[in-house]
Amino acid sequence: MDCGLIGRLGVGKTTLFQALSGHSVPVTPGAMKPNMGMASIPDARLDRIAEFVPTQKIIPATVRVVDIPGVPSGGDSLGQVLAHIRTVDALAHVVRCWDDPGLGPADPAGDIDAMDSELLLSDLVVVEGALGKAQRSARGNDADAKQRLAVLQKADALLQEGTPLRDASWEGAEAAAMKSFGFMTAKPVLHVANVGENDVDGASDHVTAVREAGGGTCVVLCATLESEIAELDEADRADMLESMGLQQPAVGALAAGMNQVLGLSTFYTAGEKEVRAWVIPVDCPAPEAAGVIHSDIQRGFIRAECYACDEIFELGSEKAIKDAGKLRSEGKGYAMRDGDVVHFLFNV
Ligand SMILES: Nc1nc2c(ncn2[C@@H]2O[C@H](COP(=O)(O)OP(=O)(O)OP(=O)(O)O)[C@@H](O)[C@H]2O)c(=O)[nH]1
Ligand SMILES: [Mg+2]
Repeated sequence: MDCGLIGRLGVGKTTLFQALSGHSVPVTPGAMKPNMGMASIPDARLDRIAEFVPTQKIIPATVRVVDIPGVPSGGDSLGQVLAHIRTVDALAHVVRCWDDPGLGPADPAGDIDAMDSELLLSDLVVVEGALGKAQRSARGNDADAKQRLAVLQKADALLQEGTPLRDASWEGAEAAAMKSFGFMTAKPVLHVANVGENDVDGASDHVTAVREAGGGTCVVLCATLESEIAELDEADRADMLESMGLQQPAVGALAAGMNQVLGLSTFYTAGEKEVRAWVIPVDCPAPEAAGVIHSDIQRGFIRAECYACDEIFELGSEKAIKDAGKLRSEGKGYAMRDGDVVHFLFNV
């Protein structure tokens, strides 16, 4: 699962990438090569579980982040940038919400509109390019070809009226065909309001504009501060967060927002070797969740012993949970719930 940081030129994508990945990369305005790195997902519940289950290591879940070059207004490099955007699974659209001496006053609504139009137009070009061939292929009896044509025609109509493809619903076979086209306006998007250092609580009109224009989920952060926070050791970090009135680094909120737009949830494994967070789709069946850890555990799945992490926060230990009769034994049909702590029993 790759999450792409996208946005107009100079809005703070590379700065945010550094904060997320801990990689120090040159901040070269207008660089055309994407940066890639893994970001650990900060998770207060994970740290809290480790307070109750003594362990050697705490291992957060991770997500791959791709820092994509800024989208220029037209020009030769536009196609290259769009090609990078096409390869990622989800978009974090970074929007400048500070007034910059060089770039001028922030215009979040205008920037969002410009980016959305660019992606929409590009999808439209792909659709119209594919329609002719799809019409010819659909003349025979090939059900797949007919399905692809129907999807392209539906996409064409939506895009013509300016509707991003993620706003329509795509059922079963349609969804599979959609995926194969890699449309950009179909990718889940989270808006990131990148604010100045004097606006970390996001009270400015600029942030309101992002919330309104963005429609969906919006996360407020200051990328320059976040990258400074990321460089500190743990004790200094806590001090700095407190002095800024923040609970946790905003990258935690970013990850939570991403999980929300992507329909993901988190479960935990907790033992003396490690306490670890894992990311799965919402309502994932227990054997598939086990497969995220190792394919053997999925193959030899017997049952999942689990409890909600809130229960250990309340009762204090796994033994107390068991004594209270709250340790559940779940079978193959169990749909994982966000915050479950699980021991998988398996046999291969
Ligand atoms: N005030 C303020 N400045 C920021 C913030 N984030 C980034 N900047 C500054 O904006 C400039 C551009 O930042 P980059 O991270 O290179 O932006 P970018 O989006 O990667 O730029 P391109 O890759 O050229 O599109 C740098 O001078 C940053 O220090 C922020 O949250 N607040
Ligand atoms: Mg950059």
